[in-house]
Amino acid sequence: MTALKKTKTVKKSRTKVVCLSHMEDADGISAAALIREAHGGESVLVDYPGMMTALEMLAQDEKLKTLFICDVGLAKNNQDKFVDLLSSLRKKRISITYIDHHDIDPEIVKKLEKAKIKVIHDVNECTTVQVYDAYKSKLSDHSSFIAACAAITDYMEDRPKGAKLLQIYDRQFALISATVLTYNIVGRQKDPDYLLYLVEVLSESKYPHEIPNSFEFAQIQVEKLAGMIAKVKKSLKTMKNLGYMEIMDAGASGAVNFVLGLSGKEVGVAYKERVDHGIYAVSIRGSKSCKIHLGRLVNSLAAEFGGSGGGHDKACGAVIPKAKILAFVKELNSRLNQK
Ligand SMILES: [Mn+2]
Repeated sequence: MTALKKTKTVKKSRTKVVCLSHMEDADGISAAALIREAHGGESVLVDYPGMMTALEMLAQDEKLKTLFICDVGLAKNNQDKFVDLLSSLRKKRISITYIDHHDIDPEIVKKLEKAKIKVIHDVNECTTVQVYDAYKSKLSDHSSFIAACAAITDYMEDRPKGAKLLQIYDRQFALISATVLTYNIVGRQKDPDYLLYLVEVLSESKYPHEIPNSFEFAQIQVEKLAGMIAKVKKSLKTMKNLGYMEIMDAGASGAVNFVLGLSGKEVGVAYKERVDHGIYAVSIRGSKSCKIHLGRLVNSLAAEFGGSGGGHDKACGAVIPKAKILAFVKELNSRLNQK
């Protein structure tokens, strides 16, 4: 009787390792794969609209022991909540590591470090390369290839660490592998189980071409993109400083480079409605000659319109309330003017 009582009152022990990572590109998926290979545990994949909700749910998990957060940038409207939530987890002695490369407010880094959250942050290398660098003693040789592929898809294979990893491999072999992986991720956004399967196979040292039907699936995506070029040519609109277009039947991030290129402007904007959220998911790209840090501009601007956003100097994204999308694009156009 006493023994039974004792087992019932035993304190619940924390054992779970979780990596929360970005689901929308090869850098986020690959970072989750390398964390899984080095530390085990499970992966939770998120997009920007769903990121804080997923974090709140994780915070309630009484088994959570170690948390990695990878490749999700912070914005003005969620950074304080992010700090508060993680600080409260630290009080429960949960170990937290945040690894990222998106533009971040230095004050937020200070607050995270003060709460004893490990921050690995370099805007000059993609997330997976930083994960590789931090945990290479626990990783296979193959993981350097996965990191090189992630660097390619984030346009960061020319950075010091990314370039060194790419050098190990044949460039064309890495390019085709990164591209096929990317198309399998972008085309499977509505299939979270498939994305988790990708994390698993990549963590088991498989090449993208070894994943069944990966090349065939990529071919279908390429065909869709060829159709997208025709659609963008037909429906693209321009303002003085940017080209923009609403996307109906594909992802905004797949169309935005065509909007940028075909508009001949320095900035391209593509947006797609998220019917379930009452918002637009917005993708923004700048040309090589664009001198403005778009991630920082969009971070402030999105907050002014009741949304959130941010990212890199020439590639960023935002979430904007449905009714305010055109006002947002117009204001972005005029802010580009001022600089
Ligand atoms: Mn990234």
